[in-house]
Amino acid sequence: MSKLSFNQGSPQFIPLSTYRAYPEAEMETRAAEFYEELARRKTIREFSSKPVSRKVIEQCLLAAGTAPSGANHQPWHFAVVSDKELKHRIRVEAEIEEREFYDRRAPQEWKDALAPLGTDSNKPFLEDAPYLIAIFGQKSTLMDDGSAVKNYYVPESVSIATGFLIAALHHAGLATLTHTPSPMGFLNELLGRPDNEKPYILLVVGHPADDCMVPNIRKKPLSEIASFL
Ligand code: IYR
Repeated sequence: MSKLSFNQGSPQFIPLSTYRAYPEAEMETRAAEFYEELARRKTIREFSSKPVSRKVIEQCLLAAGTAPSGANHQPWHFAVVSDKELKHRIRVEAEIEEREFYDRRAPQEWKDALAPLGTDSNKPFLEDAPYLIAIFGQKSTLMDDGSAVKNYYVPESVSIATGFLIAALHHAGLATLTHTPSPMGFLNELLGRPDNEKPYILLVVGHPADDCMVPNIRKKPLSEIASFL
């Protein structure tokens, strides 16, 4: 039996009461409208410092927390940073890694792949944006008695929750950047996260700068991303 309290509801099975069925035509409209909503999302790199209500962030984190996960262990932690000094320290550490990446570590092929995005080691958005959300995956869940319960499919679970979070923030009228300074071990130290947690993504969240520009890139058409067998 699971040691995790949230996995021991009683009774063990309850009727599915939250599912909604729609007539076929309505399903098609809903699917098309949801696609259009998500297709408007663009990753941005120029953020405004305009403040964002904490309530909105909290609600979007709740949406992320509804994601499916291995054995429902929910092996994620979202460290939400708005403190100016902490954002500054994150920028300093991230730029150290990024300079190493762009000036030394990155093979030419990787730099060529990034050229259309116009990225470099300068990361002002880490201080400009009102929120940074550091997303950690938990290899195990630490119990109050100090014991650890193993988690499963952690990268998959964290990635799904991150997708939900990005979609929720976009839906709420915010923009994001999925930033991955590598390695990001410095986040554990700066944000006081334990060793059983691994940072996956540093999500930059806020409003776009007034004159925000984005790369002119496209998504693949359906025929290139799917096959029907
Ligand atoms: N982490 C670096 C490099 C980078 C890598 C990929 I793959 C991207 O899609 C974008 C950037 C950076 O953040 O600049």
